[in-house]
Amino acid sequence: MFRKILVANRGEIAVRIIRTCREMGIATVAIYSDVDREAKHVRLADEACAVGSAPPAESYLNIDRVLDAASSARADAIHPGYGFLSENPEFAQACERKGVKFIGPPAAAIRSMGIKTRARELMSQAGVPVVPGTPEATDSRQAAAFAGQVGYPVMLKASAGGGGKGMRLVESAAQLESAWEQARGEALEAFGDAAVYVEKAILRPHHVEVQILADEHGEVVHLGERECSLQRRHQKVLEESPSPLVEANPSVREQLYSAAIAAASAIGYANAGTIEFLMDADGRFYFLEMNTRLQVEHPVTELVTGTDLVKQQIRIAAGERLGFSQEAVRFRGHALECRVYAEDPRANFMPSPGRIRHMAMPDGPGIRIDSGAEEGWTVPIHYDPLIAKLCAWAPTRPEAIDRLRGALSEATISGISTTLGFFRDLMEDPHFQAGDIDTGFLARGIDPAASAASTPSFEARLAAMLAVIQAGQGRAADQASAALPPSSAWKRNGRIENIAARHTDR
Ligand code: MV4
Repeated sequence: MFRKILVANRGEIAVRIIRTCREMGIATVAIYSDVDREAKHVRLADEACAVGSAPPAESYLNIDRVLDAASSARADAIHPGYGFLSENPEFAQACERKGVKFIGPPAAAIRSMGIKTRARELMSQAGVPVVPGTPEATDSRQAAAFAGQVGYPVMLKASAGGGGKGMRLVESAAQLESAWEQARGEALEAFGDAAVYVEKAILRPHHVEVQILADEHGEVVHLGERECSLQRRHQKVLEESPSPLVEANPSVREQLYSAAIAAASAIGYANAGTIEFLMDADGRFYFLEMNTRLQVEHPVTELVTGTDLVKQQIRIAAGERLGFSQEAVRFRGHALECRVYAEDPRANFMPSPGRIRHMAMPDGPGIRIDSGAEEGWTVPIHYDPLIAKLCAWAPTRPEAIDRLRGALSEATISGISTTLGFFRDLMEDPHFQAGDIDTGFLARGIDPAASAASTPSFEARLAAMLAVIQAGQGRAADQASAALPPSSAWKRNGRIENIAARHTDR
């Protein structure tokens, strides 16, 4: 087993990884940029090493500096977390050359899944269903010919990378020519490669992904699926396990798992990985991409399987065998995760960096918080503004939603805007409650009645503010509380604090 691991990341995921290392008796080295010198992950690690200035290219993305930090600290392995260098095959290879173990898959597996047309080809050969499409269209005439065959609407996608960049929905032959040029331009901009291919469009798809673990001896198991359809601008917002859609189509469940295991086996995968699928309302599913890293939403899988995925990653990287069979993986209850971002829901979810004046996160049965932020800390503008992941587990989905609702009403973050209020509204949406959420849900908007139910009236908010002005914060909370409609005490206190904090911050 490793003696010392360098955590090549920041924020909540660095904290998450350090905690598991501590449990395993492995020493940790944090790295940090100038603006992260006083961050929580730096404080929790056994050692810390400065790697440069705030821009990611100067610090967390800088291969030479990260490797220098690993050598000088004599770390024997590097955990890359997610984002930054986690899916960079050159980095994985550079680690190998330096004799530092990269806690992740072989560089070749990262590389082959990074090129989307190559990934589709490999998966198709392995018998994994892929969306009908072209290998790679050379010109718009070829694309039009294909679209004519499978029928509109079609999707144009960048060959070099995923995440929705360079993606264009084309609804008719008349739109193809201009969409083709736009998609190529966007692909070139985002990936330095204008290559584009065509797929049949799946309408109102769900994003369902399967977590797998593979050891370096050829053993592969799955840990069930996650539903990640709730997204905004290709950013996941809320994830859950199991998927309500898969629950509703029990006959596809085993096929989905078999496809994920076949995908991993076909490319000689090792370590933790995720196979993403598009699933239509009838439960037909198609390979989308493979993520060759630990994912942000891994906690929901940990909650329903009782597995520590980071621990498994470390064990696998150390050459150990999985040591358990598929049958030994047990699934219990339901888990949801809210990604709490420093963003302003009232300003089109613009980033809202700044100093956190007050932060109180919920706890209690079935609640899990992963956060790299804390009271007094300044959320930097240079990185992903995720400040906390708020998860709830319960025996059933409705009970997990009830727990989450309670936890959300307890949560208070002031000084910056966050998406907490958005999640409070979401919990009241009847479609969400029914598990009826495809990838277009947020674009269509939360039910306005849900937002009305979770937000105090204008008069109540005004009364709260006036009370704050007149009486100072302590007594004001009581006065304002009396002005609010009768609701649960949790909700009332949470909101009053928010109103008061927002007001006094200005
Ligand atoms: C699609 C699709 C419909 N049909 N492909 C968006 C991100 C990229 N990774 C793939 N994406 C999509 N590909 C076909 N053939 C719809 C989407 C899509 C989507 C997928 C997953 C999660 C959210 C999404 C939001 C909009 C569109």
